Amino acid sequence: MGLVGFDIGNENCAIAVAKRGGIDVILNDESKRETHAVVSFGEKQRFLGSAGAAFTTTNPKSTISQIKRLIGRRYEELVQEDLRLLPYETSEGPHGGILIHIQYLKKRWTFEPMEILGMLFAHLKQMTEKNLDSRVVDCVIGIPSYFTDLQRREYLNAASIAGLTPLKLIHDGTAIALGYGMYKTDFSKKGPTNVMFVDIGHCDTQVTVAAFQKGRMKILSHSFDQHLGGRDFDEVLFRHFATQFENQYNIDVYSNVRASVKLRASCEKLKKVLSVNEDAPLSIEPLIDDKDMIGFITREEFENLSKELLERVANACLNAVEESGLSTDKIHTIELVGSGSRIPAIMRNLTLLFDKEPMRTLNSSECVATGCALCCALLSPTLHIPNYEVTDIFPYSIGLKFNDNENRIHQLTPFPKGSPFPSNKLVPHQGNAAFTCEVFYTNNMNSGISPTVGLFMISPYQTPGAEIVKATVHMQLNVHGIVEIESASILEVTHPSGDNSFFNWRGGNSYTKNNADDHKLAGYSQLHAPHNAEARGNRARSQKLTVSKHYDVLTTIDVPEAQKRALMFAAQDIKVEQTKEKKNTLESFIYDTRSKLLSSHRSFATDSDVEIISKSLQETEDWLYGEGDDESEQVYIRKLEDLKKLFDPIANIYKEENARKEATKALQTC
Ligand code: ATP
Ligand code: K
Ligand code: MG
Repeated sequence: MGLVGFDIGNENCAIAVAKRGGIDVILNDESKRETHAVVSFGEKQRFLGSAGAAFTTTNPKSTISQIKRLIGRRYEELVQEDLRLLPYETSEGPHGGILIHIQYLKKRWTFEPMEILGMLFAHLKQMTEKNLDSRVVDCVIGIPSYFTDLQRREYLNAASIAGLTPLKLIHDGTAIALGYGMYKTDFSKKGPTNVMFVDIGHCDTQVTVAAFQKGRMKILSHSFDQHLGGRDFDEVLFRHFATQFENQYNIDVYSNVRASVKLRASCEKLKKVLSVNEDAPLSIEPLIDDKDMIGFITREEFENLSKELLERVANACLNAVEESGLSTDKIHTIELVGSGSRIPAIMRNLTLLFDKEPMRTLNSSECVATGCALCCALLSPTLHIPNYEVTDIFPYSIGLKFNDNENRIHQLTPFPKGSPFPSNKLVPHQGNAAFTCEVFYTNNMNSGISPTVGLFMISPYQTPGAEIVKATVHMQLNVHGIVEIESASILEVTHPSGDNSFFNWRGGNSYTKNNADDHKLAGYSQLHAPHNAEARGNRARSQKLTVSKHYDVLTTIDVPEAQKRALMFAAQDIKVEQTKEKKNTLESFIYDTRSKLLSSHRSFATDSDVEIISKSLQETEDWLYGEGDDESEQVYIRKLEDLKKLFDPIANIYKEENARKEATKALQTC
């Protein structure tokens, strides 16, 4: 059974599998270790992964890339920065989410990012299952540490559209660190070894500082720049050449989708060339109409244009060190990963800044997937591997607000920034009426991302005589980094006399109404019945309160509906593939038969046979390239049968004759 780790990138996806002997990376249909994160919609079918990437420039408006970027994001937040860079059409959904409009099956369709991510997941899952020849049951999926509750929930939904139930969503940086720590055995015995991992991808930069000791690791900080990745360096080149083109021809490249896509793709290639060469030419003939784009740039010029971006890489690293609580000299090693970090200036700048050269001991494009697979192996009982202790932390501060009985607002921070998770908190509440817990991030969220996590309505209080009772809210930051309030309870006391009333807490956790900060938060282990005299002789049992959840939801499609659609789309793809196969079979039969009639089978056919069959072959071939180009599977099957009927008698005589010859030969040799 496969224990699988998925790294879904904005550009590239990698899949790793933990096995008894170690970790394998799954190869895609093109025998590549990375698969493009693309879903392309065609006239008759979808093209997923690397097959889809082939349509980036020829069908840009219905070829979806960078889908991870759009998950759980508001249209409003992204319209300025991201959506305008994408060639496909988007608009605002009824709940403020993003709608993607494409052309598919000769119709206009609207999808939400979650559903498209689901298609990508399904493709990766299918690829893995084909490779392993078994079903994917357990998996772990990497996510950016900056993902909000909403983004994490949408990720899980997308996975479940594809039939995946991840054991965990793990922060990319934690997965990388896990892979590093589990394979390295020579950590110093004197104290922890502190490593900074810098992952520069296509759309973002994530920096993680981790402390390693034998058999365990602890994350000290996660820092990030959500708007700094390889594509921003492409954009620098894009703007440079677009301006040059405009000066030359007075034509705006930005307003031409196809030209923009072409130039962007060429700039990405150019950037990669500049990682190895001191200068590079650009040539797109033509870019628009008959106008060519011919250019040239040196690495130095490129670095000058990218100054601000390079500074931001440095800032993200400095930030991570600061938040780790370590001084720079306590960072023993810097590891660079993510393909976006291949720009030489990044390595050079970090060397200057930290006075040590970053290492590249990890596999840049596979380490997230590998770490995810290892995490999966640690979590799943099906494979026995040495235990390894991982402590991850949450990069945002999570606050809680609720009203008490007198409508006073209490605000506290059950999970301050940097809290280890998964973890549980018990929050005391005092009252006698239903109340609402509002959960939110207290940080200044980046770029207008909503700080809301969710609302949890707690009800009902059935206290006789509207007695004030103490309740406990069970709050959890779960294994995925998602906030859950699964339950709340009050203590019910059964008096020996049979007079049932609710127990009124006196001892235990003190609760000062006037000062929210005095609320005591306790771990589950500290939960115990109050040691109150009145309680003696009474049987106390906890009464559950109902929790109803109201999350911020941006999507309109629900998982079962998306699953149903996914089956339909997959069936359509299969149908098209089968039709293509039948068409190919018919085509090969024509060529094959024609050649047989001229050679091996010629002596078994009369001249008139040859004439009749050749005519039919020609007619079918003409039809195939004409009106029969786009027919149903059945039609191709029938055409093949018709031709076979004509040719079979000759093929049979040939076969019999051959068998006779073989038999004679066999007799002669014995
Ligand atoms: P993200 O982590 O943002 O979700 P991702 O994981 O798909 O994205 P990677 O595959 O790590 O991203 O990196 C892709 C980026 O690396 C692209 O912008 C690509 O142009 C860039 N890149 C790849 N090779 C090179 C190179 N040789 N020099 C410079 N940049 C490169
Ligand atoms: K990747
Ligand atoms: Mg990545």
